[in-house]
Amino acid sequence: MSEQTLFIVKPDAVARKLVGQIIARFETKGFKILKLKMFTFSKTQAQEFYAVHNTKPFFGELVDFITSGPVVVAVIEGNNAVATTRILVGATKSYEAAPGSIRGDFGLGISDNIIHASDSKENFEKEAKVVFE
Ligand code: 3AN
Repeated sequence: MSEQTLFIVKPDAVARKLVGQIIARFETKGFKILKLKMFTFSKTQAQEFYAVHNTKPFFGELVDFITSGPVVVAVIEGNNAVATTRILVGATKSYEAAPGSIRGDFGLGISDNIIHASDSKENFEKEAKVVFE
């Protein structure tokens, strides 16, 4: 079933010049890139983007990190996009993520965990509104 999802190359990965390698993973897998842009989150935009986490103890850290530098956001399309992208991305804690996954291959952090990907169709739609509208 073809569907769409969104991923964000986070400020740590942009600073480390990993943008091309990360986008290549999705193209090689077979996804089509529908939208792509580089921008820097404002605090307000970040708080809205991460609203589902606003009661978590790490919310402040999350907002500070995602606003700390430019990010690259992509909307992609392909078979089973939401779930398959989560598999490509790997576990939240990069230091536990499986080798072969993006977090497993490129990082060691938690806040600075290289990439964000929508975890459901509903969240994809909400997140796309925050970053593209
Ligand atoms: P994922 O990005 O794998 O869906 P979530 O939704 O559990 O992970 O968490 C959202 C973001 O919050 C993560 N990408 C990560 O940057 C950050 N995060 C999650 N857990 C922690 C934590 N214990 N300490 C700091 N940041 C965290």
